[in-house]
Amino acid sequence: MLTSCTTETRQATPSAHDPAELSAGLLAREAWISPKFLYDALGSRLFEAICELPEYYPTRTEAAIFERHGADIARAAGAGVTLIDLGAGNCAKAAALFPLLRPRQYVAVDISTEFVSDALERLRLRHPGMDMQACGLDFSQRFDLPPGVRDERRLFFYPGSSIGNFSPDEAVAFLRRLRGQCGDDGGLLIGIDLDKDKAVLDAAYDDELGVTAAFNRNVLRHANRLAGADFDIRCWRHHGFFNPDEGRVEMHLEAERDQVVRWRGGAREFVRGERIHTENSYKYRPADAIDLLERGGFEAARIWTDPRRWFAVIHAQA
Ligand code: AVJ
Repeated sequence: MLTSCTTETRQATPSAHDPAELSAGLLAREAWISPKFLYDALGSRLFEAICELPEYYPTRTEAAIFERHGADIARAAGAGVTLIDLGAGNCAKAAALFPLLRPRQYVAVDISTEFVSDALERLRLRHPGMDMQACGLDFSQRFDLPPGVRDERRLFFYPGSSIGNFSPDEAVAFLRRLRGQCGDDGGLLIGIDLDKDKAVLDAAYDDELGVTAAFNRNVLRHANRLAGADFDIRCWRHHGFFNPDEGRVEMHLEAERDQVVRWRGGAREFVRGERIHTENSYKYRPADAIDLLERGGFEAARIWTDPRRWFAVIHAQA
């Protein structure tokens, strides 16, 4: 596994993405690309743009919950923790909690190594005294935190409902790995998107402006660069919709004509209308979210939500 951390002495590697995994998905009978490949440097920026869209409610709704209940949440989570931010991206969500949580140490983990390292460098300027480090790794796999990460009172911070990218069973396995890394004095502060009206979800994942479409199609640019593929991006169409039977939003890319795509490690024919599955985003009912955390080995202590009950922030103890 690729692990790289920004310290004074060690340089970050450009990416924690594995081209072999990309290749395997493209060769599967029903082609898929893991959503982690959405986050190259441009993809991370496009995701930031998604968060600004009127249709994309999760970021705003979660921020409003932290805004309204921040003091309460910080009291539950405790001050002086080792704050480990999973999928830190631009680090903005964690930084907003610094005044309340006053972490002893901040560790920003993201698969998009370059993006998170740049974000952390900027954050250092604003908090010169704080112990921080960036870490480029794929935490969806088994992972080891670098030796510099304190092991007392670890608080994993996993906002934005990224847990929705895992199937419920994968989510439980992932949570158990976190539980194993946080000791008995640790915890988890997590954002989970809740089940809601299909029309709201459809709009959130297929916005009017086409930013989500660009975000999804950008995965092919990333594949072209990472695996030397020759996807013609113009002939792939975005789909993003809620699948109520599966309780999840799905993103796909649909071939608009027959074509052969080649890359290092393989080639494949796609017929017109054939799709590549690029993301699932599971939505939970509050009770099921708590159940998930408990199956993952945590004790779900408290849940905060917004007046429309669209999103939940949960603090769980080890
Ligand atoms: C970052 C995984 C939480 O599922 O809502 C946004 C990614 N995909 N629009 C989500 C995403 C399409 C996002 N997560």
